[in-house]
Amino acid sequence: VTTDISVRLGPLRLRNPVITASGTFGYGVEYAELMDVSRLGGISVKGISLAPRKGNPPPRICETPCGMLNSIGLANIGYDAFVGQTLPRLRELGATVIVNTYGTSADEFAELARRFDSVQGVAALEVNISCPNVKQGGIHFGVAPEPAAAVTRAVRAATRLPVIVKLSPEAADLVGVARAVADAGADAISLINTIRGMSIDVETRRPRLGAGIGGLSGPAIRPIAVRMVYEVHRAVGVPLIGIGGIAGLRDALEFFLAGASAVQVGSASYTNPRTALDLVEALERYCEERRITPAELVGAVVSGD
Ligand code: FUM
Repeated sequence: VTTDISVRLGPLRLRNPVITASGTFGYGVEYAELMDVSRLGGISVKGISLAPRKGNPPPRICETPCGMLNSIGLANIGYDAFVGQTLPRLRELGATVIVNTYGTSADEFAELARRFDSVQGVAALEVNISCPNVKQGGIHFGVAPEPAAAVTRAVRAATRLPVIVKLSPEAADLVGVARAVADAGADAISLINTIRGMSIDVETRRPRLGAGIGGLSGPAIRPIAVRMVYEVHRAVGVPLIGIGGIAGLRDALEFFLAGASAVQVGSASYTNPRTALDLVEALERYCEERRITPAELVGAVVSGD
């Protein structure tokens, strides 16, 4: 018998608090040969838009010290192909599916939410108002309280599914944005998405990403993310999902102690696709040895200031 490390995030119950982050684990089905994806707490799939998107020009990813830059531009197969082909396979695999959604307007976000509301096999929606690599939507909604709240309200009104809103570290007043989306009906908040960065090839003198600028992720941003989870947890009552350079147990524990009720594993899945599952097992052992539950760790940092 394995230790029960299930968690509750408002209306969303997960078998464990370890989710793969959107964009770093495909649609989940790609990993079925490597592991039992039903053992993950959840899979947040690559952001889905109403229509398929080609995304940004290559190269779309480059390595940097302690992290990576990406500018994918929310390339995805679109709603119809996802629901028609991918979601049935995820259901067969027993995966807990969190659908990350992308729209260029509050209406598009609401339309996606309405459609997913009547589809089987979706555990929650993650509303992406924090992608730095698109000209419309994305981070443009996430950096100020009003547009962030407007998108959240529209989605809330369109679905009974649990709604998670994914925030950007680039908001001037992150706590203000978090409060606004919580007041607008978000059930949970995930944070942080990437931070904009740039890398230049000094031989060619060209940016190393086709789009020039991209989003930085990986261990390089972890302390920033831990600080932001800590600040938002103290100010806002909804459950938080911590994201930012999590590659193992100690990293995840930092986020729980700062105030996260669950975590997402992102870039680390590129170096080891089993990172999230290894973390599930490590967390089970940790909780068993100490006879505690993940919930007891949430916000349990002894002193922050
Ligand atoms: O470019 C991208 O597709 C990244 C998305 C995101 O960071 O949300």
